[in-house]
Amino acid sequence: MRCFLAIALADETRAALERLQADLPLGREVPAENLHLTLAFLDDRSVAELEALHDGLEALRLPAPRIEFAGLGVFGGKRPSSLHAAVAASAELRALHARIRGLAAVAGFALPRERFHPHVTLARFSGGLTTQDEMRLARYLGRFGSASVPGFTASAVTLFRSTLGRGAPVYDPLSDYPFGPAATDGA
Ligand code: 2AM
Repeated sequence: MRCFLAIALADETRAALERLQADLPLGREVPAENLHLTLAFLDDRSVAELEALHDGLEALRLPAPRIEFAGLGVFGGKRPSSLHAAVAASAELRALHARIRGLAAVAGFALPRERFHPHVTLARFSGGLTTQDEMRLARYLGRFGSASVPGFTASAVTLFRSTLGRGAPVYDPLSDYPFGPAATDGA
């Protein structure tokens, strides 16, 4: 099955991101219930592979990371393909990402090497943007690009199944892997 590991958002965070989506004058919004912070896209995996990964994730118990936001951004360079809320790539989050990659390798599937840019995708721009859309996007970013979004302390890593269909994908949480207590400041 097609799946990914992510951090579910706090309600207050989701509400703030929904407000930012409501002001966006272009693109295809990600439905509010689908907003999440991806840690690793696992692609199509067999039940045996997911069970092997499950064992590693159950033992994880890393300190709960703080999720802090760092403004809005666009992927795709000159051909913008999506708008996202950037998440600060803290040492804790990077360590978590690296640990998950390691667990996947132990479970028998190496994840592709790619830079980790933690983010929450807010909208997609399939089919490219017209010049007018580009101007709308620039105006939107000028106005909201530095908007503050409330951070939160993550409680768990969640394994989601992603089912593709005609509309937005359907994401079903399959299991939660709770973090341990949050790291104390200065620790
Ligand atoms: P995105 O939001 O930046 O597109 C489920 O599709 C999640 O996995 C999404 O958050 C998506 O990130 C992420 N993802 C990463 N690589 C992907 C890929 N090759 N195909 C689909 N989703 C991917």
